[in-house]
Amino acid sequence: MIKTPVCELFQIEYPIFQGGMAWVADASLAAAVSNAGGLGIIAGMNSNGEQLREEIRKCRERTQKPFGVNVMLMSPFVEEVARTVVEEHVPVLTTGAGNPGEFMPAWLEAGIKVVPVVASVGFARLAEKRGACAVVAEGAESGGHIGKLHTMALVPQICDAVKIPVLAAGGIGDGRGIAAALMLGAQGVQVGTRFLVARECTISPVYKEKVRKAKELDTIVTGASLGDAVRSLKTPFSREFEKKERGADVSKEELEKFGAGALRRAAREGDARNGCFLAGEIAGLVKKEQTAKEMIEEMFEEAEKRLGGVSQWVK
Ligand code: TUI
Repeated sequence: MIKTPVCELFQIEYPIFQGGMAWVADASLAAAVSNAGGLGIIAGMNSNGEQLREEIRKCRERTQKPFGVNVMLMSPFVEEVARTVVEEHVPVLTTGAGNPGEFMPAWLEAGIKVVPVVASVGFARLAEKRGACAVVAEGAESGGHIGKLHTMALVPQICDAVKIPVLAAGGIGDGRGIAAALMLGAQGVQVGTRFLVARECTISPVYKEKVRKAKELDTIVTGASLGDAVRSLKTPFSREFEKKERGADVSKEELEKFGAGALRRAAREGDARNGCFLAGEIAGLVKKEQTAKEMIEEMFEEAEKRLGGVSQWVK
């Protein structure tokens, strides 16, 4: 059994968070992960306050276990989302793509456990100072909005810089990844891409098939020139975005207009032509649809075996 202080902190059986993936992480997936003993997380990115309230209530109908909400700080609805999570007594929040500083006092006052997702040492330190109870150190192998450092270099540096527990994210999709994260000093992991193909994940079958068929070189990073690097699967949309981005005469506004709605088109409509299918580099390893419970049990069983196995090489 793999138990770390993170299990007690968040009242979970396995030290694993499910990434709060925009347009993907709804009540169905979050409840399934929480029921399986991890921490399921509802994406706050694609909802206004009332839509999120409905999703939180749906999740509560499906699980008695703790779950979280991800507050995407670039969301146009961030203010109302930040209020709704307090009104609905959500036990855990993760934040992404920015600095949650202005919201921290109200969340902490409400007794919410806040876990910022960070991509640098400086930001991890700041999060700890502002009252975060843990951080997710997210390397650039991840899908979606990414920072510059990769998991192998980022996680140990953040572990050295803060006293609060660190969960590693980015490039983790099986037991080997979990074992490696623990060796880097993390007390848990956050997994996104593998849960895209969970049976309880409600995204379009087109998206699931694209992930299952992806090979190791099938992701691409676009948007870096806008200061907003995003990793997704190579598709006609992402290649066109890349081409436009390279062109000197394209404005930031034009590119933003081109990208608007693409996440929804991928996840909800399965629009293979105009959708943006976010996925991490580990997609090449994700081959089978399973329930969230099967995934979690398989990953931790494998991590345990790996951790036991390497000790035979230590003399
Ligand atoms: O947030 C994510 N991943 C995401 S959000 C998203 S939705 C979206 N993304 C881009 C365009 C349109 C919609 C898809 N994927 N991950 C967490 C994360 N946060 N990764 C990196 C960061 C981060 C980056 C900079 C956190 C803080 C930060 O700087 C804070 C500051 O202000 O210094």
